[in-house]
Amino acid sequence: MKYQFDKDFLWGVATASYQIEGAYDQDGRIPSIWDTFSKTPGNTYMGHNGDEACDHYNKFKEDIALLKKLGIKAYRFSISWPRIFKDGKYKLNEKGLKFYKDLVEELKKNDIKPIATLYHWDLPQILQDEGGWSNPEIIKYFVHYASVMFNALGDDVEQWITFNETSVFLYLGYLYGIHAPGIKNLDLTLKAIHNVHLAHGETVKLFKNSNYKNQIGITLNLSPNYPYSVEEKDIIAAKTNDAFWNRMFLDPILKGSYPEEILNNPFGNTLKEIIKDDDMEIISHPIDFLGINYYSRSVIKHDENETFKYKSIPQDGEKTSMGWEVYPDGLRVLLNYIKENYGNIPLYITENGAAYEDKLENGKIHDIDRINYLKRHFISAKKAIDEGVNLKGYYVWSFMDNYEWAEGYVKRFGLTYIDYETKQRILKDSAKWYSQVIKNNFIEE
Ligand code: NCW
Repeated sequence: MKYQFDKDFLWGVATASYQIEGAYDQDGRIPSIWDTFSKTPGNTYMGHNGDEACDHYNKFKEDIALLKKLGIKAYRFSISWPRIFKDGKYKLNEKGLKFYKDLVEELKKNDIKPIATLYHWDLPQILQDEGGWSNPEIIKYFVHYASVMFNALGDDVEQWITFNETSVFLYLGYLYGIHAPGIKNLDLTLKAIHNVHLAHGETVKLFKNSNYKNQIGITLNLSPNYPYSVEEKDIIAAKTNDAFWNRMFLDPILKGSYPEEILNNPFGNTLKEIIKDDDMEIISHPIDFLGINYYSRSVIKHDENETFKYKSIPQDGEKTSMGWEVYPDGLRVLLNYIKENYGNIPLYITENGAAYEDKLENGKIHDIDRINYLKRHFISAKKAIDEGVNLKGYYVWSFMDNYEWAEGYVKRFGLTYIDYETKQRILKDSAKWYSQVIKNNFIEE
């Protein structure tokens, strides 16, 4: 069977600043919450941090040459806010800004579309010291940061993404305390969620009112929720999890409201108290596209003993080395769910990929598992397109192995292998396979 993609389908790869750049104190970069969090004992695997990472900051030309060699059409990267301001707020750091100008220029010279994320989790520590996302003051600093980046690169970046995976950095960082800034507080989480949404909406408004020609959107980490059984209790439980992880972040932006399940919960009162009159209108300022990061599905079962009366049931069978279930059809289901509930907004898979235990053998990495993972997910996406979903591009996570946050350097997601001692880049078999997919623009099964 041959799965043919549209000639304009945008095949790309994705990365994030703190995960690849290294050069943590070069050219005036100030510390981020991830520098602090990773250097606090016990927070990350073996105390790993992003001080050096892949040294992409000094090797970006070499990296772009690899993108070119592979025929990659779009490169999604993120901008490090701590490189842009000396004080995290208004004092511009020209050297930091220049890095992104040079990066974008090099991409364009090589005919690769730049896709930029403004926030992929590396908040300047100095802003966290004032409460971070839970303090509404942060909104104006973020909008100012965005305006500086738009002034510098507004029309050169093909797609602007305000935030990466709001649910993940907000729940893992403010509620579960397993990501930076390591807080465990429901009240602060709700405040932070609302402030992030406002910062997003104000930024979209600014971009639109300034008449830049390209697009702006947001990237959410979404998973379809499957009830454990046909029993009504399990069906309701799956819907509740959907409200927490998906709709809590989709609805404000695409519908201008928070889910009823959340507002009607006792803790929803905190949210109701925070929301001001015009907030929801600001938050839902129309975006041009929705970015979706898809990794797996959730299977949910009712359970009286749990705080929210349900739990996620781990599945037997195939998993990646993150322990995430391999479930390609979930992508097709998720894309249809978006189409049915949020209209036919243009969609991009802004991340999908897998970590496996890659082995370097005679200078090569035969990562057949990753090829099989990607192949099945590409086919699932194509099936969704045939069912009427408005999917326009697909960016594989990740272009290169990188610092996998609390998991450190052991989890390798890359199409490119990084030797962390020498910083040598080695293309894995999956990179060569992906290059062929892009060239053919079809997949055969
Ligand atoms: S951790 C995570 N990731 C990986 C990361 O490298 C990247 O920066 C992120 O955009 C790969 O892609 C994203 N996602 C979190 C997945 C959900 C975890 C849910 C845990 C529940 C307690």
